[in-house]
Amino acid sequence: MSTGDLQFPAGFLWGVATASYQVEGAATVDGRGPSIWDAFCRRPGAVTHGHNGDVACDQYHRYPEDVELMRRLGVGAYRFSLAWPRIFPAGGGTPNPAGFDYYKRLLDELQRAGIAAAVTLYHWDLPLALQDAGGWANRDTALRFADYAGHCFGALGDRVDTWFTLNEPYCSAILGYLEGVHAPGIRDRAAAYRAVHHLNLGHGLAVQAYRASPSAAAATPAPGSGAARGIGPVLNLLATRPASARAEDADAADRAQDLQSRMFFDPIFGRGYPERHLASYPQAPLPVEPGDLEIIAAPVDFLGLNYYWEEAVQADPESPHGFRFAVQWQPVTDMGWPVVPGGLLRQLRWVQQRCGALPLYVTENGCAAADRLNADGTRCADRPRIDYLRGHLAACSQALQEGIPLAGYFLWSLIDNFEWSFGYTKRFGIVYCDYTDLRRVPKDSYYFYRDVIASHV
Ligand code: IFM
Repeated sequence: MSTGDLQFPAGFLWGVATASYQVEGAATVDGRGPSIWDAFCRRPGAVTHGHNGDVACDQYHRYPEDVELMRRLGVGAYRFSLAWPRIFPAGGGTPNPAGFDYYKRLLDELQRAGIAAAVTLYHWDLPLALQDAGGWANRDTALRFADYAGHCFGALGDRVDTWFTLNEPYCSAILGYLEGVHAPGIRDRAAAYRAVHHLNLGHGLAVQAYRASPSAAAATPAPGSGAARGIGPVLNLLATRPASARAEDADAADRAQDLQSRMFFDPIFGRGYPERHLASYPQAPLPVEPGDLEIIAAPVDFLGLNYYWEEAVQADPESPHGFRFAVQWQPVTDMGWPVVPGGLLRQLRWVQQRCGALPLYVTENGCAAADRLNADGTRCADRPRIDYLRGHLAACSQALQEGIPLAGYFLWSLIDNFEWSFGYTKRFGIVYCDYTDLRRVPKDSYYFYRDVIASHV
């Protein structure tokens, strides 16, 4: 398994990523309150096989084993998220000390292993009590989020250098409130667009709270980890390319990005909302109040990008939006997503053209595969994942050679976990999780990634 043609500079940050609801389990332990995903999983038909995150990988109790797996992997950082309902079981009020205690234990274990923490404040597990008051469609949730964030900076800021505000706010707003396939399972465009704006506002308010937080500013990066100090969002921009060289396809590929990319990227980077998109939906106005756009555009220290695939877009006057996604010939992952490593390079260029020297992280990249253990349960040969990773790491290497300020790469995911509406049926891990006994078995891709890291640190 040669890793020889990949070139990465010293100090490049290698990491793995997970999220609280997907790995922690311990859903009712130590005072954790219910989240919107606990409720959504119990809705008949919402999640494959009725799976839920009650146990997940039980990282809440097994974190020492997971940290040891990361130490042996050689990563410089672990990207994980805090469960808001562990810290504020009812969304606000007085923090639950046991919630912070868990994260302190995890952070201390990481520090002992020489692994920096890259902490996401919100990866979709909203306290259910806040949903009862309207969730992200209610402006108050943005204010609650900023309050929660401020408490996190205060309690954990001495142990955390790298903060991410929201993970993929597009999914929270559009999958959750427009398509109804994620919690809270609502199908209402007006509510979805209110959620878009309040998520953006929550991001900006959290950045402001971070700047006002002395303990966050005092954090000391783990020696040699390469982790940056600061705060930024994690976006899953829609990667598109024109399906042909025709000018109308180029225009379609650009317009296709309005909802998923520009409704988030543009306001965060001071460009306001995409008017041509909003003009198409007068029935779903954004509840922008005076001063909101300035808050949302509070300067960030870096941008996290989650990349999995790219769409080829064709102009189509017959479709309501004037475009459609073309059929692609590439092999697909177990999610049905086409494998297009070049799309990652194109996306990094797109972002650099707009953000200049702002440091970028690939905060998620990886693939689901129908992995199986061998007969004696000691090995998982996941060649397709190794091929996927090689291609995407080569795209990162190329981006660096072009001068794109890519500071790190977090592989999704450390371990197989709860894949939202697909439950446990999709495996993204480089470590196999046997859900019958929660045994961890490193897959071949784990050793591949270990060798990539070892040859570039
Ligand atoms: O598992 C998810 C993660 O929670 C957010 N980004 C995409 C991953 C794969 O679908």
